[in-house]
Amino acid sequence: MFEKVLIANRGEIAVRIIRSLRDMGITSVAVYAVNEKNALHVALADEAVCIGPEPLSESYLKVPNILSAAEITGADAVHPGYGLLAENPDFAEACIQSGFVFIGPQPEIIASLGDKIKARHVAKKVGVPVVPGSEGPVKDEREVRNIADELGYPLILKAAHGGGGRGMKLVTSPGSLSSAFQLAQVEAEAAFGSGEIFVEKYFEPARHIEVQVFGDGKGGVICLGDRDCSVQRRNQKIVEEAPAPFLSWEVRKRIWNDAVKLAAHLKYLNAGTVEFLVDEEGNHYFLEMNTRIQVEHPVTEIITGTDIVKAQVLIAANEDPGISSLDEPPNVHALECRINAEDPYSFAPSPGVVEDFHFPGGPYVRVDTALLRNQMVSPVYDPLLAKVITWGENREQAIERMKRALAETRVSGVKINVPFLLKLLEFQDFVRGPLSTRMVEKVLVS
Ligand code: MV4
Repeated sequence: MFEKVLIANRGEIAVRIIRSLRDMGITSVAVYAVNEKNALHVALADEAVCIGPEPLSESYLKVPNILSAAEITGADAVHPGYGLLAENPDFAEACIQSGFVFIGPQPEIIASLGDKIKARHVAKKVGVPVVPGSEGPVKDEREVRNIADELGYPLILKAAHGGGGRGMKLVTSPGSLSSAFQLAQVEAEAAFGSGEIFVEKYFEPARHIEVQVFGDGKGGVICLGDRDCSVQRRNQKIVEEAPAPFLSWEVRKRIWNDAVKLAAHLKYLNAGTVEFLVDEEGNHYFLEMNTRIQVEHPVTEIITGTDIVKAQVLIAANEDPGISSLDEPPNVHALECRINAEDPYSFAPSPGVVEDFHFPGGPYVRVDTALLRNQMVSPVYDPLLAKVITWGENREQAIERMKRALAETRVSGVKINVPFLLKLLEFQDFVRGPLSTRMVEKVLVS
């Protein structure tokens, strides 16, 4: 087992990883930018190394600086968290080449699944249904029009090297196709270094259901069930829940089986999330596979009674992860709300200094946060202040407890989205279903 692990991240996920490492008796090494020397993850880690100035590109994204920190502290392994370098295959490879264990999938798997077109090909090859769309990248708008003639509108243009919704362009009519295609190419090139675009039929209404899997790298795969992440705005998840509500056991098993089949075929190593769209008839379609621990992992931990970070570390150390697959619907329901520093009505970012705050607690409530008083909240990093998770024997109980928890939540110095979250939790379509990717816009016009 590792004696020392470096966390190549910051904020709440760095704190989260440090906590599991402490439970495991493993020494934790934090890295921080000069403006974050008083951050919570630095205070909680056993050791900490300053890796550069504030800009992410000069610190948390600077691979040589992170590897040097691992070197001088004598770390055995590196945990990337989520975001930042977590899905950068070159970083994973550099860790391995430098003699550190990368706590995540094989670099070549990160690379292939990071190409959304390759990911679709793999899914198709193993018989997992994918969203109808182009075979490969589309080279010009004539090709898009041919696909539109076949699939109809609306279509969605997606960047091959995007993901998580970044670089998506909806095309609702032939007239808007040309400008959407050109914009998609330019934005993809600028954001991801590749202007490759592919086309999918746009499903609406649909639900975003994702499955948590763990691979042993040899074809063995554990399934920890599903999560519903349909409540998103501009591809930023706001509320996530496990298990996905209003899903029959038959549909649920079909989705789990396809997620396991895909990960097994890849000989996937460590934690992964397979994303699907599910239409009103309960047909599921592969969207993409994420090769990292996700922000919303706590709802899965709550319904399965697992520590996903601990399982990641154990698997990376070639040890038994101590978890087993779900084989029946869980009898717990968990809900997560993201508390963001943003205007609750316009969603405009609300940067500033958090003068004071109070987060909820008590029975059936968990709060994951790295917030400290007088901390600067900058849109450069991210607006996430905290994740509030509640659970109960059923969804209604989890919702009632979430309302109690949010009503207790106070943050002064920046605006927060709690009023929007409370409105959502009262919204009948959210409470009774069906959930859909249009939930946020329906709440806003209600
Ligand atoms: C889609 C889709 C409908 N049709 N693709 C959003 C984030 C990324 N994981 C993929 N996402 C979607 N891809 C096709 N072909 C619907 C979503 C989607 C969504 C879209 C708009 C508004 C909210 C959404 C919430 C979840 C998923």
